[in-house]
Amino acid sequence: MYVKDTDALIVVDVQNDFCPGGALPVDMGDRVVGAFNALFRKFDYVYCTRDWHPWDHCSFSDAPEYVDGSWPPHCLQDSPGALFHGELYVPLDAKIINKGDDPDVEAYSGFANPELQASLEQRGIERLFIGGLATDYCVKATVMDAVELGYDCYLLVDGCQGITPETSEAAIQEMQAAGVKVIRSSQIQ
Ligand code: VGL
Ligand code: ZN
Repeated sequence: MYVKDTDALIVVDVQNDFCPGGALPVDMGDRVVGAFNALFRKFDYVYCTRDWHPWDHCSFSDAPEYVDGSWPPHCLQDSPGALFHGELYVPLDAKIINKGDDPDVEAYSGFANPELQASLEQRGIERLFIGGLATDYCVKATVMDAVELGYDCYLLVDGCQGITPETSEAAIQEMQAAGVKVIRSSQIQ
């Protein structure tokens, strides 16, 4: 399929802390980097979200249980762990969307930051191609919000990785049931 000028690429949280060696690593999280690097030049509009937590964020725990939404401290604002993966060639004109910066509010979805929707509207974007980390949390939350807002959504399967295989598979099914089309990045020209 061909990219149109009413399409946007949304890269969710491809940050060091979600990659191998990071504070909250997603198994093979860095695998998505190549898919995005190949896609960037095809899109006029690119958004990169980043988890951007203060040190006292409400999701942080010394004894994180993961499944209940408690996590080890991760993606601290301005820390190396919050940087985009070093090999992700973020376009200079990509819009960076921070989220999770309120200490009292968890924010998995990129739409938690109203700047994302405002910019998509201003540009007249209709279709969204979404991937990133993690499939079962922030990617899913972003995709579900996008569907709710009426965007035509495409999940890039080879452009996302999840925290567990079971929850990732369930997340993909949930997204598909909501009307999301699942595609591979190689289908995009
Ligand atoms: C995420 C857990 C905590 C994500 C962010 O990006 O999927 N997961 N914070
Ligand atoms: Zn987080």
